[in-house]
Amino acid sequence: MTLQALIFDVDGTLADTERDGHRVAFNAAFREFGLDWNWDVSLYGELLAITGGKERMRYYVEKFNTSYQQPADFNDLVVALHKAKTRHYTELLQQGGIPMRTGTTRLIQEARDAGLRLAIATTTTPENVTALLKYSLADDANDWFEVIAAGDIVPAKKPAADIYIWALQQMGLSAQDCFAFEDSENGIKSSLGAGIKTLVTVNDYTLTHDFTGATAVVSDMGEPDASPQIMCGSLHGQPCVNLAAIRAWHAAN
Ligand code: XBP
Ligand code: MG
Repeated sequence: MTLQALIFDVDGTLADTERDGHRVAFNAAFREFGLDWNWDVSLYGELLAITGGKERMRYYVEKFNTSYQQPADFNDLVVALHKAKTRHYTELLQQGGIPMRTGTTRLIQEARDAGLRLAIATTTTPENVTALLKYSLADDANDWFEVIAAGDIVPAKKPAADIYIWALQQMGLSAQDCFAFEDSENGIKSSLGAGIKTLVTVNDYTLTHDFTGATAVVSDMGEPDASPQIMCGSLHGQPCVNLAAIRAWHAAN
């Protein structure tokens, strides 16, 4: 079957948004609400076990801040905190705070030139995706993606397969028509759960994750003159993650 679409995760895959983006924005929201919560780099790594910002704050209070007395309207507080966090995060992106990861801009351009369809499948909010695409990729990059599957559009977030299944339905494609890109164990569980072949580009937070079932695991997408490190699989003779490598992975049994 012919490859028709590429589906990208956002956080950790398109850009290293977690440590210096989402984490910083969460802490700014906590300060704004007079909370003494502080998520340092290492604690945040543990909190990443749970996807979704609202879910992550509830997990933090249940597992790491058990002495915190939850107010009666705790759920409303979480929603308000998350709204503030989204504002801080998108402001940070607007200031040019987070660059695209190596090779991602080149690969997206290559896919567009070849007429491949593009989609996003992420647990983060649509506003955050739009801001990253606009400020870190290109002014009109939002329009390059025919489907942006994001946030609360499905109730069960990654590692559930729902967000990928939703994206496939919106595009009217089957899993076999697509190829996905992820950076984390929760992410690849989700894409593989939907039956989509997946390449993993790791980052500092996900280096030790279990990527069983990945088509290949590499350090980053690389560039023609800067090959990525290969942890698992092969680049099929290509210097970096390009369309030729992706077509070869997609066609392989
Ligand atoms: C990304 C996430 C998100 C962000 C925060 O996972 O886990 O929860 O950290 O997002 P993935 P919000 O890359 O697998 O999609 O605060 O906007 O919910
Ligand atoms: Mg991710």
